[in-house]
Amino acid sequence: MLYPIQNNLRNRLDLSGIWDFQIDPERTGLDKGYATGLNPKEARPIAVPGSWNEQYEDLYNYLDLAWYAKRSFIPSNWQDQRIFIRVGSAPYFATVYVNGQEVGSHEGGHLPFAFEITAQIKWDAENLFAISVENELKPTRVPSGNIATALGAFGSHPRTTYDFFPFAGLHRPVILYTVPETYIEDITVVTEIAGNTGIVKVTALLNEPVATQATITMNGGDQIAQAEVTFKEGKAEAKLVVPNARLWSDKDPYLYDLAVLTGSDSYSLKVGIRTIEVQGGQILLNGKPVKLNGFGRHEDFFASGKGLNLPLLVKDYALMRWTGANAYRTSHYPYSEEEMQLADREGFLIIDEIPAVSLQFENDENAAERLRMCLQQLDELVVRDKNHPSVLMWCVANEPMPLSLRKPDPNDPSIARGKTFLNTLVRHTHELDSTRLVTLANLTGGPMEWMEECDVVSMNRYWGWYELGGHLDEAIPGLENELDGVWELLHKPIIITEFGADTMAGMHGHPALMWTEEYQAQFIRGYLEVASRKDYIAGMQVWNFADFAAVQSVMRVGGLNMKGVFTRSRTPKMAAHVLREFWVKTASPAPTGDLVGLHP
Ligand code: BDP
Repeated sequence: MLYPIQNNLRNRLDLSGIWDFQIDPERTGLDKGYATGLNPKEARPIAVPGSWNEQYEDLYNYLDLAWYAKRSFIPSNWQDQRIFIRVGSAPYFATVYVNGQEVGSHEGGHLPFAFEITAQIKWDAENLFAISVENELKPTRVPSGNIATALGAFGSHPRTTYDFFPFAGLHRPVILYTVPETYIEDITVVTEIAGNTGIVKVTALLNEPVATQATITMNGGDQIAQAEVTFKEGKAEAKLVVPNARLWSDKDPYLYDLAVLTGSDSYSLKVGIRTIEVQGGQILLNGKPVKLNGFGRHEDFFASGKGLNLPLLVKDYALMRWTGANAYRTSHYPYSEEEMQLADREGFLIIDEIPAVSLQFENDENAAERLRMCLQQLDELVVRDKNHPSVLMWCVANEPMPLSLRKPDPNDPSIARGKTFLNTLVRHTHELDSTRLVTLANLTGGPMEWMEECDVVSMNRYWGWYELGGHLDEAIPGLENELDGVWELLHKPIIITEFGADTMAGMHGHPALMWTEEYQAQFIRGYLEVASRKDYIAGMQVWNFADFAAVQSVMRVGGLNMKGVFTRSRTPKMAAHVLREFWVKTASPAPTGDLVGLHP
C-alpha cells in the first residue's frame, strides 16, 4: 500500500473537492441507479475530504448509508498505464463503483484501500465515480456500538462504546493513480546503526514474479549510497551502508531520499535512519533514553469533522511544539498519511493505534468477529506506516475491559478471553514488525496480566477526576503508589498515555474546583511532578490536546469532551502554559524547521 506519488513514470489525480451527495436510509439507492449518478433534484453538494455530520445540521446524527458521486475525465496519456482508485478513509463500510460497475468494498475506517479500475475507464467521455458509505454502530464492529459497556456509563446518543463522535464520510482524499504494467508494489525499509554507520536494508516487491535489474539509491545531500540489485521472482533486497550517518530523532529529524528504479517503474520515499528499543525502564532512541511527552489527540474540528484539514494539521503541530511536546498517540485510530509524513519531517514520536477502543470480551462469538477485524486493521496499518521513522510503537488496543470492571471478580471468564485476544494482537504485531515496540493502553481496573507481553506499559489514569474527583491531595500520592506498584510488578517502561480533567475555558476558581482552568493546571502539574521523580516513566501524554466532539450525554457539555489543554478552536487554557513550563524549560534545544520557526 505505497502512498500514490507523481513522478515521470507514475501519475495521480486527486478528486478532492465538491462531490454530489445523497443519503439512502431505505438502502434502495442501488436499485434506483445511484451507482450511475445521483438524482440531481435530491443530491446536495458535499466537501471531500470531510465528515457529512459537520457539513449539514440535519445529518449530525445520521450514520446510515449515503452516496457520493463525482465525474471526471481521465488524461488520455494515461492510456498505457494501469489505473487505480484509492480511498484514504471511509468509516465503516464502503463500496466503490466506476461507471456503474462495482469495483470493490472495504470494511473498517481510518485506513486506505485501492481497487484497479483500468477496465472500467471511458477515454472519450467523463467517468462517474460513486462511493456508498455507512457507519452504522454495531456490537461486533471495531470499535463497537449499540451494546452495553462494563463502564456502565449513562446513555449516550449516538450509542457508542467510546468517547468520541462517530463521524462518517469520505474523510481523506480519493485519488486516482497510475502504475506501469509491471510495477513496484511494496517497499520495506529497516534501519540499523553500527557505530557511526547507518545500515539501511531495503526489500522491494514487484506485482509480478519476474526477474529484472534495478538501482536503489539513498541520497542525503553530499552523501550517496547506491546498490545494483536483481529482482528474482519479483523480489529484491539491498543493504545500503551510510558512513557517518545523520540519524533521525525528535531533535534532528533528518530524512534521506530513497529511490528504487527498475526498467519500467520508479518509486521514492523519505527514510530516517534510527533504532528503537527498550532497556529496563527506558525507551532508547538511537541507543539514548528518550521520553515521549505530548498528547492523546483526535482528528476533529468544526465543519471538517474527521476530514483531512491541512491548515489545522500545520497549526496543531506548531501549537504542540509551542508546549514543548515531542510525541503523541494517534488515539484512537490511524491518522492520515499526510500527518504521518509531517511527523517524519518535524520529528514527532508516534504511538500508532488501531481503532480497537473499548474492546469487550463478553462471549467467544463476538470476540472472534472483533479479532478478525483487529487483525485486519493491524495488517493494513503496519503495511501503510512501516516506513515512517516517526512511528516508534504500535498500540493494539485502548482500554480493553473485562465485564467485571466495576465489580471485580477473579473468575470472570472475560478476563481469560481478553488475555488470549490481546496476546494474539501483540504477537501478531511483533511478527509483522520486529523492529518496533508494541503496547496497549490499560484503564484503571484493567487486568495487569493483559500487559505482560507488551514492550511498554501504557496507562490511562484519572485519579483526581473519575476517581477521587476534587481530591488532588489524595489522588496524586495514590497515583505515585500505583505507578511504583506497576513498575515492581512488570519492570517495563511506563507511559501515562492519558491523564486529564474536563475544563470549561474561561471558568476560574479559588480554590481550584473541578472544571476550572486552575484545577486542570494543578492536576497536570501534580502528575508531571510525580513523573519527574520516576526513571521508569518513559513519557507523559495529556488527555487531550484539544477539546473534541463526543457523543451527547450528561458527561459531555454541548457534546464536547473538554479535557483539551486547547479549546476546540485552539485557544490555550492555563494548563497549556504549565506544559510549556515543564517541557520547554527542561527540554534540549528544539530542532530547526519551518514549523518550529513560527514559534521561536
Ligand atoms: C478514557 C478514554 C478516552 C476518553 C477519556 C475521557 O480512553 O477515549 O475520552 O477517557 O473520559 O477512558 O475523557
